[in-house]
Formats: sequence, C-alpha cells, structure tokens
Amino acid sequence: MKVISVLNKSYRPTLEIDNGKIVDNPEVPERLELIESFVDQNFEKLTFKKFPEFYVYQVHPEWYVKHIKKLSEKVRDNEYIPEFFLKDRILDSGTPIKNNTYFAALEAVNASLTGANALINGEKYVYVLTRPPGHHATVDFACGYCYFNNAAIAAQYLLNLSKTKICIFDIDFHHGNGTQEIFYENPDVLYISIHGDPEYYFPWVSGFKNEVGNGKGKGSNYNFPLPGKVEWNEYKECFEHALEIITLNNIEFLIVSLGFDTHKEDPVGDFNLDDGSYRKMGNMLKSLNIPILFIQEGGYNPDSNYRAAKELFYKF
Ligand code: OKP
Ligand code: ZN
Repeated sequence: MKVISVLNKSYRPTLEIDNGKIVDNPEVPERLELIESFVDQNFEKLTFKKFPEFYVYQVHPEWYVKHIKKLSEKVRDNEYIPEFFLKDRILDSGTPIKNNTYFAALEAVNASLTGANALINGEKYVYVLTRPPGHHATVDFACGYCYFNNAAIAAQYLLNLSKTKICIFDIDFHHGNGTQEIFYENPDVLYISIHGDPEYYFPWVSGFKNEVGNGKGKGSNYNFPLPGKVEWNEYKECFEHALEIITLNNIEFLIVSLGFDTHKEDPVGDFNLDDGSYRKMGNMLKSLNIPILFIQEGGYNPDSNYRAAKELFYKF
C-alpha cells in the first residue's frame, strides 16, 4: 500500500455547539498524528500533487467553492461560527471558519485526487491520510467538520477515467449524507454506508434504510443504520452484506470512506468495535481483490485511531 499524508497541522477549528453548550471541536490534527508516524515507518509515501480546480467543480458549484474561500478570507485571527446558517452555506456549528479553512479543505481534496490518480496509474491500494474530512459536505453546504467532499471528488475523477461502476463504502460511524446526496441519482456510483442510526445520531436527517437512490440511481444507495453499542458480531453481518453487494456489482474501483470513530474508545462515535474488529475488516476488504482508495474521515481518539489503523492495514 502507498500512503499520502496531508494533515494540515496549522488548521485547527476550536469550537462547536453541542447540545446547547460551546464545546471543543475534536477535528484537530493530533487525532491523526500517531497514525501518521505509523504509516511513515511502514509504508512508501506518494508525492502530493495539486490538481486543477476543475475537479472540485465536478462536485461542488464554483460559487460554493468561492464562497468558502471568501468566508475564509474575511476571518482574521479569530474563528467564525455562522450566525445565519443558510446564508453561510453551513448546516451546523461543526464547520466554523478559520482564515486557513479554504486552504486546508482544498489540500485534502488534492491529497485525495493524488490518491485517485495513483490508482489510475496501477497502484492497487492507496491510503489518503488527510483532514478536514469530507463525507458530510453536500453539493453546496458544509457541515459535520466537512467543507469539500474528498471521496466524492475522487470518485468523480475515477469515474471520468473508468469503464465500470465505482463504489464508495462508508464505514465512518456517521452517515455520509453529503456523499449520498451527491450521487443519489447516479447509477455509476454505488454508495453503501454502515452507521449509527440517524434517529439518534448526527447527521439526524439522512441515513435511513428506505433511502435507496432516485431516478436512474434507484437501487444504487444502501444504508445500514445500527443501534448504539453494537459489537463486532452484529456489525459483521452488515459488513459482509455490503461486500456481497460490492462483489455482485462488478466494481472497478472501491473508495473506502474510513472513519475510526466506530471504535469503542472513540469519544464521538458510539459503537463497541475493538482492535481485532479492524483486523477482520482489513482481511475482508483485501479478499475482494480489487483496487482500493482509503480516504480518512472521522476518528477522534489518537490512540484507538492508531491501533485501528495498524490492525486494518496489517496485510496491506
Ligand atoms: C464527523 B465525522 C453537533 C455536534 C455533533 C458532529 C459530528 C460530526 C462527525 N454540532 N458533532 O463523520 O466523523
Ligand atoms: Zn464520523
């Protein structure tokens, strides 16, 4: 496996509002630094490349991208939390704006495109270790620590250059409402997500079982909402089912939206997976024997993130 690591260490959101209280924003660089030193020691690195903004515009309209840029430029030393959410194209307090928000979000997109490009050039497994994450970013709204949808932009890039379907398998604890929405009517991008039931967990409004795609995309969207505290045995059933769907669909490239917030020691997610669960997931993904682009999403405990990554990637 090859790795591209772009952690944007000077980008640090500080606040969000949770349950009526101002709390620390957990989407900070430290969450991924132990993984970074692990991959540094164990895998070959890819060189970061910058791609034309054209690729961002294939998913997000130009005005939205420029809007995030303009908001970032307006902020100086402090941090801006929207006062009027719809005007700011932001859906929740988890996406405050710093003066380097636009820069960091665009670097994460370019890291993901660098990874996608490596797959096109014949690399079989690539891990994009980056932040901010992307799977909650819709076509034109930021939320849940996400501004631009890294996985969706990478998928669109691969789609331009591939003959058959792409799959995005989202195993972050949270449903990737943005990714689902972006490809909801697209039959060429299969979206499969296993996540905490949105009745009880962020993003609240999507990720239900009856969301199966629309128009030509009907039947290419699969949600597996699970109750809190699930253990590997129950989780595994969904994971196996997802892999069956992937196998049946003759997928050319697989993108894994990879969140380690499913670990029982994660402070944000609420599942009970342990280190061993990740080793099993790694084995099962490897047995698909297709090219995989892993793109980092959530995971907020530096130490359990590290152990999860170490187990998941031990065969890659
Ligand atoms: C991002 B990712 C409400 C607090 C809820 C949002 C969680 C976002 C998770 N403002 N926090 O999918 O790991
Ligand atoms: Zn998450």
